[in-house]
Amino acid sequence: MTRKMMTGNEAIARGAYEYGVRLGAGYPGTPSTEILENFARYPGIYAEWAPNEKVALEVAIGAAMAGARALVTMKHVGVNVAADPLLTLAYTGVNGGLVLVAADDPGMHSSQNEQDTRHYARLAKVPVLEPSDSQEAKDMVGLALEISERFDIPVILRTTTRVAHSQSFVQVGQRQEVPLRPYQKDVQKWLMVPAFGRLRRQALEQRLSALREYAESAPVNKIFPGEGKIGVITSGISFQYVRELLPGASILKLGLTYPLPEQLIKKFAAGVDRLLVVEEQEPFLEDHLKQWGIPCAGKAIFPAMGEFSTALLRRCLQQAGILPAAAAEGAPDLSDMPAAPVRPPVLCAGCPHRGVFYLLNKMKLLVTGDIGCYTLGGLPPLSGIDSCVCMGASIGMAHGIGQVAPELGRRTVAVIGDSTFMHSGLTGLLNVVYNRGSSVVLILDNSTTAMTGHQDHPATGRTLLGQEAPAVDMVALVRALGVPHVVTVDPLDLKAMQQALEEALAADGPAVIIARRPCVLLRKLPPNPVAVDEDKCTGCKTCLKLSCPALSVVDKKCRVDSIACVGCNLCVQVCKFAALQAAQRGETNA
Ligand SMILES: Cc1ncc(C[n+]2csc(CCOP(=O)(O)OP(=O)(O)O)c2C)c(N)n1
Repeated sequence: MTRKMMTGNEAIARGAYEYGVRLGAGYPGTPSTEILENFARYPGIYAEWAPNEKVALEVAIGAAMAGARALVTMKHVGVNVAADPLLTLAYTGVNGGLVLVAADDPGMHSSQNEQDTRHYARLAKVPVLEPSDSQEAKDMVGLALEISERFDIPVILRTTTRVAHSQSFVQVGQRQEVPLRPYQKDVQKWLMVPAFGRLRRQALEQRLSALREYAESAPVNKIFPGEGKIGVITSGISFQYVRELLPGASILKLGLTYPLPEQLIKKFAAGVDRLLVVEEQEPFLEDHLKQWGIPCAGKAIFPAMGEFSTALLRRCLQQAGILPAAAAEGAPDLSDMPAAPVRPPVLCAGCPHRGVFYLLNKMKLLVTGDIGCYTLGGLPPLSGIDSCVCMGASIGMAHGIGQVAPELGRRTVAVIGDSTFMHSGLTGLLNVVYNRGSSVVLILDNSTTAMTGHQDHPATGRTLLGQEAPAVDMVALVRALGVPHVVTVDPLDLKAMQQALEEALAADGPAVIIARRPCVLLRKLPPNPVAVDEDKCTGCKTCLKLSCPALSVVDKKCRVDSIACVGCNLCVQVCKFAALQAAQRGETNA
């Protein structure tokens, strides 16, 4: 055994490898993405990116049904997408163990909402484990697989951003080869028609009550005895903060947070004078305790939204009079530290799709957007997108607008990335065709899933394991869905782009424009900066409307940062005074 520093995500991948997982499937999403990327590097396993989380889970269910240990990874909002198979999987159960890693993002570092996956565990009636560091993250993969096989149920491993991305030491061991469990035809277990479903519904209650009993002595539900005055019930990363802030407290650290060990909790509560529940996000543990009539304080002291930290919890404990205000004296005074400069998120310099948002704004269109780098096109000064709800929503929303307000619909465009189109755009577009809508859909195809770090998808021509794959022909695919008007445009050509938009908006029936240019970060381009003719530059700042980080106006003259500029020439096209000149090295614009 050797010790290695690992992030929680690396440790989960290592755990999956060591505990004999044969198949890993997922869809990228922060903070879960690196789990599958790391798992894919191990020998003797199979890993894949699926087009969305529902498909990923379905693939893992197939593997588990065939008797293999399987892992499926996603971010919290991905659980919504996978919820449909998940809730029935709880009925069928598994054969080989199945672990669903759901990475929650308290504080929304890079997500469209906050969600506490423990509620899904309760809804689906499946167990949930919560690690508080990398070692636990690895160990809990093994435990989750064991529980899954022993109780015939999928297990959720819930991490949060802080656990997923921070590093701590992990004991690294060997891979255990776990033989396939034999598959036996059993339609009552696997064929969820109502008659069999009802039987499995009852079986699920029995499995849950066995799990409740197991929870009472589960090794991951641990008491750390203290002085007995203050008792804390906690889980996940909050455990680390509590240990640091309240060294004298008795702590019940819950690693298995659904189903909960009622007797253990009651016994622990009876042994302390004052009971606190410290949990990030929702009052999940607290609600259970209150339901059992156990007096405790949780969300009355600690917030139910945002991410916790030692500093935040210290303040809460001081305000509640649990820590003396003087405790702050021991902490370094950081009040005179300069604040980190505010850097609003922007599209990369040279992003070939930036000009599209400039145009959408200029043309005063209503733009339903989607999730990806291109969501940034909604921020000023581009201001080219009006909405963003969830992956795939842009197309359905544009259709809805068109159905109730046809005039507005004719000025509406749905914007979606290529990965998102594969994830859940296809069904939205099919719906437009089927229901005789006439929405205009603009697919910004940058040949990758850029926002989450350049993962492949069914249209990129490569798999997660680095093999070549058939790249879906997007034009043929869109035509096959029944869209009559399909054109492909180079988004760096603003005139052509504007013409394509006008034609699509004027067309009868649904129209799709595929704006195709690979992400600038996929090709290491030699810097090929635009030049400024200062005599012609009037300092009008029109070029700044592109929100390109390579451009600024200093002393009333445009300045181009020659390191950042890759010569996409969008600014050359918007300059009315011909003050910006494309550097003539053809390949950058090819
Ligand atoms: C259900 C769900 N799964 C995963 C994510 C994480 N995520 C945000 S954007 C995105 C895809 C972006 O790729 P693409 O549509 O190609 O746009 P790009 O970033 O390349 O512009 C993903 C996977 C999410 N927000 N929601």
